Amino acid sequence: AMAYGDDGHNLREVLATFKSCLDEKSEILMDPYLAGWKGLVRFLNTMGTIFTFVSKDAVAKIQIMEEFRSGPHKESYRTLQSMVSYEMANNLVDMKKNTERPVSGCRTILRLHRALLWLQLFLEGLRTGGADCKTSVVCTDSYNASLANYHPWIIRKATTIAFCTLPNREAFFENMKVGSNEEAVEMLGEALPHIKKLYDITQELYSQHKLLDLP
Ligand code: 1Q0
Repeated sequence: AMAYGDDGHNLREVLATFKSCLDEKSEILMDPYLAGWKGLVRFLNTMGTIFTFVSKDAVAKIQIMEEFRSGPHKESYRTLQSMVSYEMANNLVDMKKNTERPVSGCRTILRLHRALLWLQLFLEGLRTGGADCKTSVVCTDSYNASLANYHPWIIRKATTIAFCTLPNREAFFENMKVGSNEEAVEMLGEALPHIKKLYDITQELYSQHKLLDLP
């Protein structure tokens, strides 16, 4: 029997993709990292056209990274660590706003990295929230504790309005396609520590190289 959907639209597999990012040297592999984000965008695309402005931005950032991954320096973009070394050593990271230099991998991944904290907080909130918790509140709290700190007022406003359209917790769990609510809660409990680890390693990497404020 099929335990869950085989169309890639199942959150267990998407979160497992993130888990598979860490190699034996605790380096973060770019390809599964991007594949994980693609999987999340597929979920986002089921949540209504009001989130189009979010998924477009996520897709644009994934594409920037895929171009690096298929370009002449693709080997330098094999892991987040090799990307940082390569771009720093070659002076490719723009530390100031409004200069001519092209968009770097470092600043692009930083945006996804900040969004990963939102994801972790949101899914943790869904996991531990009661059956009748308000998902819009869980989502807004997670957003305010993460991405909102880097977004201008107009984006924060649009985002908060969009969150009010989110379905209830039950519907989220159904949409995860991992079985019963209990199974979904269990799956999240297993998967979220790996997401947190990925976040922490990236945070440490960016902090060491003073890259956490890239414009
Ligand atoms: C549950 C649905 C809510 C999903 C939304 C959460 C994040 C809101 C982020 C709002 C971003 C606004 C769009 C653009 C912002 C950019 O200006 C900003 C900065 O970039 P830049 O180049 O201008 O400096 N970009 C970002 O901050 C990156 C945002 C990436 C967001 C990626 C969201 C991916 C999708 C997640 C959905 C996961 C659903 C999981 C649960 C499913 C359960 C059935």
